[in-house]
Amino acid sequence: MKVENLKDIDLKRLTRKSYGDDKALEQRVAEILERVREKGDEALYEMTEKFDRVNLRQKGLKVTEEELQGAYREVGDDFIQALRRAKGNILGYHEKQKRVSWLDPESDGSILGQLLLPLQRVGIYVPGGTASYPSSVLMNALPAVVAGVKEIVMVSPPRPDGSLLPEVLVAAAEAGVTEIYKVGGAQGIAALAYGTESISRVDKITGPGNIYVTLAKKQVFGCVDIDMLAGPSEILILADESGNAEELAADLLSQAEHDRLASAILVSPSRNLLEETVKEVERQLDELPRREIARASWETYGAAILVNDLSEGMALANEIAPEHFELVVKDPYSWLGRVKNVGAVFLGRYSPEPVGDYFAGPNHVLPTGGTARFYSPLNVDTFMKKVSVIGYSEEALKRDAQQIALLARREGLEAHARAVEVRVKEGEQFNGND
Ligand code: HSO
Ligand code: ZN
Repeated sequence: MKVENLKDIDLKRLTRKSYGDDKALEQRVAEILERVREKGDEALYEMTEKFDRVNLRQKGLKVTEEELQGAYREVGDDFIQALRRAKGNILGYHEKQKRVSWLDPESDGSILGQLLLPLQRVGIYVPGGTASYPSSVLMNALPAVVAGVKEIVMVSPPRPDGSLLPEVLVAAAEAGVTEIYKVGGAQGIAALAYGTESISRVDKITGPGNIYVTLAKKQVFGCVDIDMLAGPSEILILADESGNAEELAADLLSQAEHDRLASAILVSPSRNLLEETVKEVERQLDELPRREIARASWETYGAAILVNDLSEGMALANEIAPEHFELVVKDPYSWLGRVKNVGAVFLGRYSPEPVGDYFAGPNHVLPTGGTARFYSPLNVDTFMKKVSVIGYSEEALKRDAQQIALLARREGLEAHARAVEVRVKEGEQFNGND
């Protein structure tokens, strides 16, 4: 890895799309969705046997109370303590996001307003394998709890012995998930979207997954809502000469270790800091259990970019629109007003990204792949919908009838005009100017 000048950088390499464009894979996913739609549970059992190598026909898909209790015995008290503190912080932060319904009386006796209602039933996808994160269970479920969602369903692919990770089960129980099913992949998304004999369909699906899951979410969108199409994790750090190479290298690797496709970028006007940090990354890489993944990510999607000054670095960050943005500069707050397109911003030396992944309170489900241009972090509104309220008074309708009817007739919609006029008797019309 070499330090590169901004003008020599191929930005396309650093601004990838989150999800693939593979037509054959899309077709394969469409077939899986169709099969679940037609065959229900039977398709789920079939595919769980095929993809996860476990036959659940006897035990069923649903996680039992005994399994949950077994998980609690396995995880250890220190884990439960840490999880509960994280939960408290996440709840506290998301409570502040909660908005309420409003009804506004007008002087003419009308009432206009908006109801804010929780979705009734939502589904959370939790990946299997090494990306099965209890922290993500909290981050997906707790905003739904704050929103007031009554039924929170989790699906996740079982391990070959038919179990789910105990830490994930405990996180689900702690977060208030109400049903858990052992089914993953595109078939898990299909079950949530369409429903089967044992899993009722949901209104919205959130949570990250592999390419099959992501393409499945894309295809069921419209039939249900989805949160976003999540891609590999990203971090961009803007640092000045006050930065510490050892710390910055650790931060870069904290995202690189997620995924071979993850991206970790350091931007600085200090050539010395860039060079020192690149050396540090090399040194620290060898010490990591996930060094193979982290190295692949660093070598393909990593970068150390020299800019003229912090303003140029800030503009680059807003252009790349990274999921995580660390501002490790002398006065980070003075730059906050220039932050536009990032998922979450971490200010100063004592806010390394994992503080946000696990503990501080803000959500770690963030827009990736440049979608921070228009998407927000997962939040309480993700799990709410709005209903408009219109309560016109007689006085208001009399005042407005003529003009409503006029607009309706210009659109050729006579019945619309009459629905208003039939309520306003001849001669009683009220001229707004009188
Ligand atoms: N940084 C990841 C979330 C995560 N990290 C979960 C650790 N566990 C994507 O934002
Ligand atoms: Zn992380």
